[in-house]
Amino acid sequence: SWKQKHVCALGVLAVSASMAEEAKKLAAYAAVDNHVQNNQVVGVGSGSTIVYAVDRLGRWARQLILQHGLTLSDLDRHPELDVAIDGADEVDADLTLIKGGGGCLTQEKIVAGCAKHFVVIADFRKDSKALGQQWKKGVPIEVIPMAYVPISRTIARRFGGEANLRMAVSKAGPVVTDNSNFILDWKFEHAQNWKEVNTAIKMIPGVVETGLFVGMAERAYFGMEDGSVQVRD
Ligand code: ABF
Repeated sequence: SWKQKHVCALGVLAVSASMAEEAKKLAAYAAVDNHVQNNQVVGVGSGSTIVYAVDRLGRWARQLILQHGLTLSDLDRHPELDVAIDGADEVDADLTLIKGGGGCLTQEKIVAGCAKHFVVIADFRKDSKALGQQWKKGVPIEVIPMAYVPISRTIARRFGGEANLRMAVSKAGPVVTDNSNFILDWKFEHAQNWKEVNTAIKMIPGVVETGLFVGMAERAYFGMEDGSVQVRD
């Protein structure tokens, strides 16, 4: 009956959501355990996966706080990080990432760029052979607000697809980033040379940063549905 099917579908959804949460945790714990040591400066990003990494660091830190003291810092005081750990929206076979679904791409790229080692943590849904297979919302591009229309047109003309202004969920206005900028989500039509495209988009006046992270991640940990952790170097 409809009711049975409905209940069933809800059950499946609940199971897969909790599997994804477990997978995020597996990836995050593996990354912290393998990459973080005492007395290191660690950068973290945003999102729901990184919460598990912070949780792991926190448990660890209880002892460390007593032994060494653990402080929250910034790049003024610690411009060089030992390791940065962060989530992603999609990770391809070459460890090229799409990030910024949550809107924090610029600060996350700065933190990743300051780290000696940048490690990605993700659940199995983010694993992809080629960008665009999993993450359907496009590449986030942070732009200076006054320039969003010309930038959007330039991107569509030169690289195809369309770049749309990201609106707040309430639809009351555009999303405003932590740097007071707007975000365009570029839905590309086909695979590209991501290194070249990233550089070319960054050269458009008014572009602050792209959510394409090319050649930055040295390793990704994927929490899998079967409880294992897959590593990609
Ligand atoms: C940050 O959080 C972003 O760059 C990325 O968009 C998002 C991933 O979030 P989640 O871990 O919740 O999927 O890492």
